[in-house]
Amino acid sequence: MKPASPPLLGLRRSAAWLVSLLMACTLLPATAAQADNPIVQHIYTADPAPLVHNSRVYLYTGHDEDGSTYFTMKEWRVWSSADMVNWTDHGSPLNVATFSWAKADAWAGQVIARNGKFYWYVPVTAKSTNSMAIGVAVSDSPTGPFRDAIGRPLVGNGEIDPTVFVDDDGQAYLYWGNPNLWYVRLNADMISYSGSATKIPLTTAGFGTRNGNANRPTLYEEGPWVYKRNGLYYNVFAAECCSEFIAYSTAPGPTGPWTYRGTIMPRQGGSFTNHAGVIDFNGGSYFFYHNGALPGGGGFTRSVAVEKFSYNSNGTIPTINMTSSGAPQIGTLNPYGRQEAETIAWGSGIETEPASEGGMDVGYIENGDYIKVKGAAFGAGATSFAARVASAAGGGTLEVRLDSPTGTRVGACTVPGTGGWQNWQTVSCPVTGATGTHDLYLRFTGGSGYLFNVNWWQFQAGSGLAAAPAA
Ligand code: FUB
Repeated sequence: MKPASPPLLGLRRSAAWLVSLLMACTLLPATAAQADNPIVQHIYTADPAPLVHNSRVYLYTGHDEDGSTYFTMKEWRVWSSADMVNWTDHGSPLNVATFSWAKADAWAGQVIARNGKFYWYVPVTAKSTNSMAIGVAVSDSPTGPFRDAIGRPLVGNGEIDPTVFVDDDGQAYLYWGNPNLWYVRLNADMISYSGSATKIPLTTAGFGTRNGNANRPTLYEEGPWVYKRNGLYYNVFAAECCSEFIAYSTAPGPTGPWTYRGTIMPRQGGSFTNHAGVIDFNGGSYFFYHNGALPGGGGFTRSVAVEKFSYNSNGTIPTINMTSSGAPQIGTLNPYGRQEAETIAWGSGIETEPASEGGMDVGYIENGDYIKVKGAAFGAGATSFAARVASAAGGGTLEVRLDSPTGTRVGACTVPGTGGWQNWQTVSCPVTGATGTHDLYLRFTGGSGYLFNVNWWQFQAGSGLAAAPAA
């Protein structure tokens, strides 16, 4: 969050709506961030959309610009994890400019895998109408790059927040809307549809009762997330702006009739919006949401977080509260495999950027910054540590510590100047005392200004200081 960007101007929602949400925002102070929630600390993220693919969770988010005073969002971001605590930053493979017909507002979307491809449905403001439309991007990889699949809006009626669900019979449905709730049947190609958009009846039986707003009698506000589990169809949505809480309805079929089932996540967390994504992964159930919990966080500077939960035996969803601890780690992380520096449980002071060698690197490192990697299983013990580093300055020291940023120092690699921030060189240093499973802290020290960048790291076991791994 070091480089600050000026906010975009332009209000898409009513002034009354904004006044009420800003008042709500001031009533919900941001809490100090601790532990491992929110998931990402180096940028503000919003509108989580998780996807399980090949034993990893891919998490698609929006990006709230630093210092934003509106939903100033220019790009979407991708993260992934195999253990729900260490998340790899895959950068931004999709932004507003990907859609030549769009002008602004990279708001809440969702990615679905089908036909060996990944389809990303997003709302953006269209140039021609100056109102919201739903675009669809496609990629061969869950991390992109994504391209505009059709070169025009898929649907466009001024409403937002697409969610896509593919039923067991292969029929896909696109749902979206604020203030209404719409669906359309997608064709198998996932980039066209049959029939016309249908309005889902927003009845109080289906979506709860909102008091004091004759124009919006139900709790449904925005952000639908539709899925099926054990034969029951769920619609999890943001309710009753502002502030929003997360509620849900269920139905016996993909088009209803919906029955309101109550609150999942109460109003919490210092953001007047909330936005949910729900998955089952590795035998557990996970609820993603956003809040304003990071320093500087709030209604326009949000952060995505996650909680693990269990469905009740009748399929209902329990109340889920925001925590600063988040989901427990699944298994451990292997420090003897090459790990990307941008795989992080908690980062302090660092930024990420595209690396010339591919993927991302950790950069803008200053004295005292650190990265926490949770639950590294060292086993009988590591003997050396190697890291891929670059520095256009004088470099510094990469300290290897256990259990806290000031915990036992088990190694320290000297990082030299390499003649450029993307001139990569592998450094290594001996390690003693790293046995068993620990949270690993890579702490960066040196003089003033930016010190060096890190692309990846890897421990080695065995006698003596092993040769640095090949680049
Ligand atoms: O992030 C912009 C908008 O805020 C989303 O589209 C809504 O769901 C709300 O989270």
